Amino acid sequence: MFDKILIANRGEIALRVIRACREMGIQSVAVHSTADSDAMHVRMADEAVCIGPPSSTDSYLNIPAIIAACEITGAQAIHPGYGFLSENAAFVQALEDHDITFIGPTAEHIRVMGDKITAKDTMKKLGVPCVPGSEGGVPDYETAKKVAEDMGFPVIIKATAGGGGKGMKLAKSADDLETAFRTARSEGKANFGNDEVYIEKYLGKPRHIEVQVFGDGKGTAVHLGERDCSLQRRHQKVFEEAPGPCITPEMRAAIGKTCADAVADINYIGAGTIEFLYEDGEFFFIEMNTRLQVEHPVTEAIFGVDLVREQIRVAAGMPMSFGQDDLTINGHAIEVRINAEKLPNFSPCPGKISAYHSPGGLGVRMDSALYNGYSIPPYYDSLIGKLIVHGRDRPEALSRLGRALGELIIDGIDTTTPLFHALLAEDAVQTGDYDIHWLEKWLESNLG
Ligand code: MV4
Repeated sequence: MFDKILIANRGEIALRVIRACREMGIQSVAVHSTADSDAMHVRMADEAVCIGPPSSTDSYLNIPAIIAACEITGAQAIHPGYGFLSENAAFVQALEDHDITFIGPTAEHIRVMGDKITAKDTMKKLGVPCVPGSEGGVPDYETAKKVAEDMGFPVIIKATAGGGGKGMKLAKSADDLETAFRTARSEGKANFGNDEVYIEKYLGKPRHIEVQVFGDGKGTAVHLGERDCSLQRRHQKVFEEAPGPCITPEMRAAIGKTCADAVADINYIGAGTIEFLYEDGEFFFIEMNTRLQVEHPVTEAIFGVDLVREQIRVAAGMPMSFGQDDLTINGHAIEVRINAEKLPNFSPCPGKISAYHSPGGLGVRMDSALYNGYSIPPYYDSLIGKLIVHGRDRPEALSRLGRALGELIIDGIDTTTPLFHALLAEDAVQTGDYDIHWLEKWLESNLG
């Protein structure tokens, strides 16, 4: 096992990893920008190294500075958290060259899944059900026209390097196709330096269901059920839950086995998420994320496992501490993302926290790097906390969420907390009857 791990991240996820390290008797090294000298992850880690100025490009994305921090402190491994360098194949390659262990998948797996066409092709060959669409990339408009007409409209054109909704264009009919095709291409080029695109049948009212998988890198893998993350705004998740309210145990076992077998087949190591659109009882693969996700705590809550501890174990060459038969679901968990944003426009709202009180009690987990008197810097993501509740069933988790939100105090800035009080009053949220468009429509008619 490692003696010392460097955490190449900040905020709540850096604390999450430091906590796992401490429980495992591993020393932790924080890295930080000059804007984060007073941040909680710097205080909580055993050691801290300043790696650059406020801009992420020069600090949390600064590969030479992070490798130097590893060498100076003698850290043997790096946990990347989510975002920043977590899905950067070149970073993983650079660590390999310096004999530093990356706590995550191989550079090759990151590369394969980072390119959506290659990812889909790989998953299809591994027996994972995919959205009907083009066979690989679509080189020109003529080909796009032929594929779309054979398949029938509406279709969606997606940039292979896309993500977060960028480089994705809907064509409702043949009239929209040329514009959609050319726009998706140029957005792919402009945002990711890659103009390759592919086409899929457009699904009108799906849910976003993602399956948590975990592999040991040696041909063994398990699944830890699914999360429903359909409540999103501008491709940002807002409210996530596990298990999915519309997924039966039989469906879970079937799609879970398909996913676990697929990642076992490619000797995948560590945590991964296989994303699906789910419509009319069918799963359609869209993407795979090769990192630990923001919403991993809902899975941890219902399975009673520590996913970060497992990531560290397998990265050190140890076996996973559970097999598929050890994994059973206990109750229901919900996470809401508390952002430093002002409603109704969700405009970023950094500033000084004049009072902070975190909720507690049975079934409540607050993952946050906030403290009383902390100043949220303006340079980074607006996520400042995740409130995770766990109950015996979904109604209990929902009422516990309302209770915990009532205890939460964050003064001095605006946060998204009032949104969750309002959402809890909605029938669709209470019954779990929503799709990926529900929240945007609700915001339009209630805050718009
Ligand atoms: C789709 C889709 C409908 N049909 N693909 C959005 C970002 C990217 N992860 C995939 N996305 C979508 N792909 C087909 N074939 C609708 C979306 C989509 C969406 C997906 C998940 C969660 C929220 C969403 C909001 C708008 C569109």
